[in-house]
Amino acid sequence: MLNRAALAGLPPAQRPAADPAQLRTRVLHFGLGAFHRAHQAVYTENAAAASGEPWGITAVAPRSVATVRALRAQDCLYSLTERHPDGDATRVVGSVIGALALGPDAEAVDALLAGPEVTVVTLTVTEKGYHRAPHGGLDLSAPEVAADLAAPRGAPLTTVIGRLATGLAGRMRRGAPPVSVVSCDNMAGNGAALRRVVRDFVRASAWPDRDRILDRMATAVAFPDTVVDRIVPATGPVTDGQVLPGLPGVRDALPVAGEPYRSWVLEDAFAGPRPPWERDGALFVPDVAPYQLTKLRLLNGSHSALAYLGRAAGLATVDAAMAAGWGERLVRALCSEVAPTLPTGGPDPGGYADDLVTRFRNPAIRHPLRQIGSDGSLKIPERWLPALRTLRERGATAPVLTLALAAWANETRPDPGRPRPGHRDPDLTDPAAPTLTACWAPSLSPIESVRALLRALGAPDLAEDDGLTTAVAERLPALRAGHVEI
Ligand code: CS2
Repeated sequence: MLNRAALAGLPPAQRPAADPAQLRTRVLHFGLGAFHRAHQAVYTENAAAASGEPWGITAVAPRSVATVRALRAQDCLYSLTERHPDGDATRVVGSVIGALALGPDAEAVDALLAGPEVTVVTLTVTEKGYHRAPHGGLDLSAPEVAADLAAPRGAPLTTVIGRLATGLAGRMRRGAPPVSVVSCDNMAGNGAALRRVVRDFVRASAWPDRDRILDRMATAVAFPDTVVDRIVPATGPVTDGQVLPGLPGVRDALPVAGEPYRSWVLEDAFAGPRPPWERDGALFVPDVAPYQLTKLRLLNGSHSALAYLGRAAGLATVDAAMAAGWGERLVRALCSEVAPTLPTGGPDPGGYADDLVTRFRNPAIRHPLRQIGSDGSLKIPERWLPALRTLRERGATAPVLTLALAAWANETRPDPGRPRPGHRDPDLTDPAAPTLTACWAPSLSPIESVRALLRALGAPDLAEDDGLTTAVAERLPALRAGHVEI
């Protein structure tokens, strides 16, 4: 089994860059999925190694107690395999030195949040972890949020936002040093979005000192915007561990695998000490917006388009969609269509599209379209709609985004009997699934269904755009028959 004792038996190149025994918890992270383990954990480890500073991470799993157990059983070590098109490279990551479960370990999480050693909190909880209402504030009507607000003091909470707000309130009460809370999720203005929902939680709480807490937070908590990037398919714990070809003789229950590429752009607006991530290539800039919108609209935007179109064609992975002939055309056409909506100051869209084609083609990744296509009701408003809106306002037709929307609409259609060409994955998951299904009530025409779906995405303006809804509805029959034409 992988653990600290087993490290000595590995070749030095496969051991953690920084000795885990020398690290302390100075970063608290929420969201123990594969992405964190292959992204921020790597930057933090390399920053600790390069600087000699003891930056270690305690990671909190919002739901999976099994992951926490499995990670603790191996001293929080896990392997990371970089999947190059021509072969794999595996090594052990050692920057995660503690693992906690959000509910059962609430006290320990709060103690770390309120303690002076932790000066950075990071989050990878996906879009739905923020519980944002369509207006961007905290959705106080979401049952989990309402339950957390009503929970008695000391009771376990189920939302990360509730736990974070409660822990930060404890920190403000104790007068601990300033802290930076860093959203690493795929949303425009992710720092500001996180700040807003955390403050909304405090404001809606029954705490008698909530106004004082809000005042203190205004100066003692920073919420920098960031853009994270690395393609890392999700993985859960592997029962009994797995002996990886790259780690002979060592079983690992929590291996992660991702592409070689990674990047991190951060707003240079931290409230206190942080890991020197720039020592590992992270970029600190005054304004991340050009990078953020380029990544969201070009990378994530074409990812989602590949997901729904690929599934319409009966395909299961990104590389399979790229190999389908239309895949590269789709990525390039979407990038050209969307590029005029991007602010200046970000990466060159043409070069960015070339890189995307290479990254998406990597046959070693096998990124499931099902994973990318899930939670579309939360991803599409970030990835497609702002660009679509801008283009429509300028009088442009946006055929690629229109087709992508049609493919998403096609995917939401409840029609178990529909003929599907080739391989078909299980259905996607989406927290709005019941609402989306209701948009296909038999009494509605296809155009009316498309309108209802756009309203469900929080885009009533686009729902009123007859040119758009007609064009989307026109693409549905071909998609339904499994024909993808770019
Ligand atoms: C993907 C992202 O699952 C998804 O929706 O688009 O996870 C994507 O792989 C990352 O953002 C790449 O940095």
